[in-house]
Amino acid sequence: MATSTTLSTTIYNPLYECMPREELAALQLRRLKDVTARAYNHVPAYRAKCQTLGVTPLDLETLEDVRHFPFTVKTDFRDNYPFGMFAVPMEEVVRIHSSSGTTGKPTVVGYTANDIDVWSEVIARSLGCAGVTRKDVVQVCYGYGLFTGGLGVHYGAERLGCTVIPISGGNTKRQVMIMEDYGSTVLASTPSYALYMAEVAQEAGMRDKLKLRVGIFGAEPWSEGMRHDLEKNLGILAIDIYGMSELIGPGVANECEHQCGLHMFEDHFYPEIIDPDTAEVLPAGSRGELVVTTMTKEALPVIRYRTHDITSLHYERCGCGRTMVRMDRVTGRSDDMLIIRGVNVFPSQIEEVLTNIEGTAPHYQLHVRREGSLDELELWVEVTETVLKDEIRSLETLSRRIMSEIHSVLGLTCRVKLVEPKTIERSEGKAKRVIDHRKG
Ligand code: DLL
Repeated sequence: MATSTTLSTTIYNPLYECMPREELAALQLRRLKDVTARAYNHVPAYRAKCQTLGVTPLDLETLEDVRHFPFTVKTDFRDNYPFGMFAVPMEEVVRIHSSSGTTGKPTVVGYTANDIDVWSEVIARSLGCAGVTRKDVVQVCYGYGLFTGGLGVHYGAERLGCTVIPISGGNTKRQVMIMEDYGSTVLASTPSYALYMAEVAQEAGMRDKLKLRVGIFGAEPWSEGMRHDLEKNLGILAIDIYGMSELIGPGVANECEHQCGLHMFEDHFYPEIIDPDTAEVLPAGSRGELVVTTMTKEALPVIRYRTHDITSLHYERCGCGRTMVRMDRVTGRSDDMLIIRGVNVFPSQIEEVLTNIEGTAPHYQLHVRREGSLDELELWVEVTETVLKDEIRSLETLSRRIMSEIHSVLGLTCRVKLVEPKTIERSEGKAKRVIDHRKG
């Protein structure tokens, strides 16, 4: 029998995620006391907020008391740019990441060596949830650099003991060639980029030569329909991974093989759901804005961060045996939600409709314009090659069907512009789905 010549480096222990909930609650309370004290004592901007509300870490006696603490919001990072939210001296910070900062200054996040260790652990758990093992070859196509996706997944996959291909995003033909030549079994990328890679693999006649079996997709909203397409086009199990830079990066929550919500790693992240308008905490199961406290982060402890992501939390035990809460797929950010003639629209809702209509490709763009005093939505949708060849079915019928489905699901009238295959720009990272011409 062949024996391994190297020792496993993995310290990943799946049993942690099955901890009884009473034990978890006791751990959370201890950690919440620590983290509120750390933020209060070392982050002047957070202490000032607490003083305005008249709370101190000593007021935290039960888990419910968290709701008396002030929220942290994106502008806190901007107002204290670049390092003012850090709770440790810079000599303890071993890594910096930041958001792209397309509007205004980027959001800067920092990590101590211990933070990197926790991050690797939660990513290793995420991959473990998806059934990935040290026998897998993980092609990391999330961007490496200031974006958290590439390096985040990289360290966690190494922690699990996988073979990692740190290819980053871009150069799609080469991605597919390497996927085949190096025998990648796991693809980690945005779902929109994975779809593009599938298209390129198909065109190059390489689809059947790939050994992929799992996709770890996140960093942008995606729909069940898109999951179906990715699973079919790549022959994989498509798994949802959630995270954000301010909280750590990817690895805050991840789906297991049951694909029924994302398990949040509640020993490190304490979740609440609030009404985005009133900021009231909502009961379990309600849909609202996710608020997260990072309980173990040292360099950048974040108390009650308003993520703007809309979801709900479910505490019933999952079939996989994990006890940690499951959050629903994030359909979009409250600040990315479009309001068109009074109707709230998330691009992912449109995607869900399109993926159920035969003849359309899941490549689309929403163009919003103001015409007179009214907002107009024009939906650009790519059709498939088969539809173009099909002489019986008219394009007119297809666009009427799309309009009618969107109207029945969203109550919104829109115009539909069908475009030829491969006209809509492909993304190598987060897809740009909305072009809002109202913003000039
Ligand atoms: O996107 C971290 C990440 C990298 C997550 C790789 C998953 C995989 P940010 O650039 O700070 O961080 O963007 C965070 O992206 O607030 C959500 O709106 C969105 N997002 C992230 N994951 C998902 C997901 C990374 N699975 C923002 N589904 C978040 C829907 C997601 N939206």
